[in-house]
Amino acid sequence: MINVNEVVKVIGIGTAGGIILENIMKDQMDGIQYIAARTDELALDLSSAGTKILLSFDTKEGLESSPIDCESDPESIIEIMTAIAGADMAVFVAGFGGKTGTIATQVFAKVARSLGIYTVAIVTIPFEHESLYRKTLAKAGEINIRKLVDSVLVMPNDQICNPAGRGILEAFKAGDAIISDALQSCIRKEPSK
Ligand SMILES: Nc1nc2c(ncn2[C@@H]2O[C@H](COP(=O)(O)OP(=O)(O)OP(=O)(O)O)[C@@H](O)[C@H]2O)c(=O)[nH]1
Ligand SMILES: [Mg+2]
Repeated sequence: MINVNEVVKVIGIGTAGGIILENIMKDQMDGIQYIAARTDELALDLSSAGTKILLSFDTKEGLESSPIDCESDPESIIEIMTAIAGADMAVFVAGFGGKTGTIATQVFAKVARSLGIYTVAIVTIPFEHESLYRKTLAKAGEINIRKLVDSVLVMPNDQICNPAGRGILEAFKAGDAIISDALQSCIRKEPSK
């Protein structure tokens, strides 16, 4: 549990991260700052996050490429730094398996660590029926992110989104509610002594 005076920033990264963030924001947790980081400008415009970062990383590289280094886009890095600076705790939320979420989360984690911020990553793992490419990218991302943050919560979509008898959007909503609960238990604040 963290102190009530501490600054918590929750960052939704990529498409899934952005959508999950929107659902999390509906739970209206006090004293949390929300940041959306996406490569899709239109979607970013529609986000209700207080801070928005348009990511311009080259995420088109293949699986062979190592996670993009911070040096690859100084402007994005400065923007990320400015957005997360001042946080005592940064929570990254992303769907692993997509390029933006998987790669940019690692960049955020490196930047946060360089600023001495306590870091948590809450990431989903693709459904079994998704492509081998996505599952492999997610696995590589999971191995990497464990080295880059203080705490990791891996949430397999197969377990949290139960599509039985419902459409995929409804299943995602159910999964997002579980992620929101997990987030709340990570950041529950206690009164300062
Ligand atoms: N729980 C949950 N998972 C989602 C949702 N949308 C997508 N996913 C999962 O997240 C993974 C990553 O997909 P995206 O978020 O679309 O990928 P991205 O990070 O935007 O990356 P690119 O579009 O490839 O640059 C997918 O393979 C799904 O497993 C959602 O609303 N909720
Ligand atoms: Mg996307």
